[in-house]
Amino acid sequence: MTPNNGNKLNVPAPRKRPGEAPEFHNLDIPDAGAVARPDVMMDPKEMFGYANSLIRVLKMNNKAVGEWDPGLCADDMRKGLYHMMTTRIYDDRMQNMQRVGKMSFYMKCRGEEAVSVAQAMALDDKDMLFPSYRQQGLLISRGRDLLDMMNHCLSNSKDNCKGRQLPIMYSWREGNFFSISGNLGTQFCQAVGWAVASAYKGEDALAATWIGEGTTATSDFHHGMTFAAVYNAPVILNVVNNQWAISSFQGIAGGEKSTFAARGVGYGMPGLRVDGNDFLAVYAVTKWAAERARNGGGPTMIEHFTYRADAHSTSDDPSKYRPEDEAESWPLGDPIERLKQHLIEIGEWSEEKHAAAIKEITALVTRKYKEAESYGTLNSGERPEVSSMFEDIFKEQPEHLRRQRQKLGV
Ligand SMILES: Cc1ncc(C[n+]2csc(CCOP(=O)(O)OP(=O)(O)O)c2C)c(N)n1
Repeated sequence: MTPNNGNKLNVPAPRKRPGEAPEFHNLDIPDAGAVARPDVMMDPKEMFGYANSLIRVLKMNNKAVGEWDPGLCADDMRKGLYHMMTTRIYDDRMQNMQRVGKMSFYMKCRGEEAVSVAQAMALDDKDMLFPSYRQQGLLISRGRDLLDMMNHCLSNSKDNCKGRQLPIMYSWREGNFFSISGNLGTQFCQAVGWAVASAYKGEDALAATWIGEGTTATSDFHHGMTFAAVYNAPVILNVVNNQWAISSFQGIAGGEKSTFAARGVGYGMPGLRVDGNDFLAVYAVTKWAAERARNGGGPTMIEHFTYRADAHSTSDDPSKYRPEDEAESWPLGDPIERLKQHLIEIGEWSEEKHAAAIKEITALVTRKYKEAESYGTLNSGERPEVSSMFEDIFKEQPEHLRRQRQKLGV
């Protein structure tokens, strides 16, 4: 064997493991309001600083400050709060239903609600969404009926995906919401392709897509980034850095070497880094990126700096790989609590109204769930005809499927 001349393999490891106290004091978090808002057409070469900072609007004293404050009216902020609360209450209900065997699988987004809700509100309904499995808030904000979402998760007789998709892998054509794929990263390329087509046709609709930071390690991320930059595609490329990719911490995807937002700058597009738990900041950066795209400025990459407060999915147990109270120690708090406290601070909300909203949303979710259950669950109700699995996919059935169907005799 050749002697080692000093090469040293680097295997990144998280700061703290189960049984240890969480530690976040290494994070460099600028004050809210500290980052300037650049002109929407600024040359990406001059924007490197944005990828290495953190755009924040809501101070920890609950006031909104700085150039990025989007100046939203109280009604819109209350709407955002309501959608985030609905997302969380919906998630809790659905996870419970998985636990009692009514559905096969579920994934919550607790702690990340601001990302999907603020972004859906900042975009136009005509904009096409290419999400991952952790942006159910997009559907809720765009007004999808909770009943339809539940029917899908229960794989029942009214599931618009006919039981062919894993629960939470929603598809909603009418809402410009592209079918979610379990193959990580595919949506980056699909969104860029869609955006290129939109520009080619001279339309002003843009595409927005979401992946987790772990997914930046896939080749699809890099293919999507290259095509987006080269063709100046009107697309918002979101990387939700929630610190964990199942049991792999963000350093395994390269987060210790540089920020994820800095990847955007490397490809020649703006890379904005935002406090993902700050509803107002997420809304403001999304508006900035959308305005840039609609003005011919092309793609923007946004890193949402946040924390996945619950397990990866119902098949995961985070107590095996991270300190139990890490979520509660996250220095950027909880997105719902922060927007709630801001609204209270400006005299537009109260603890009583908040409690009443929880009651109202819980009643709505319960009512919708009871109806959804009446159409069947994983272990009750009608099953689709076996023959239906051969339908809807190909316009003309390929030979091998025709043979399989014949063999089944259906
Ligand atoms: C191409 C591919 N590789 C691996 C997996 C298995 N897998 C599913 S989710 C996941 C972690 C993804 O983490 P991240 O991108 O950070 O998103 P998060 O779940 O944190 O939102 C992995 C490895 C997959 N579904 N697809």
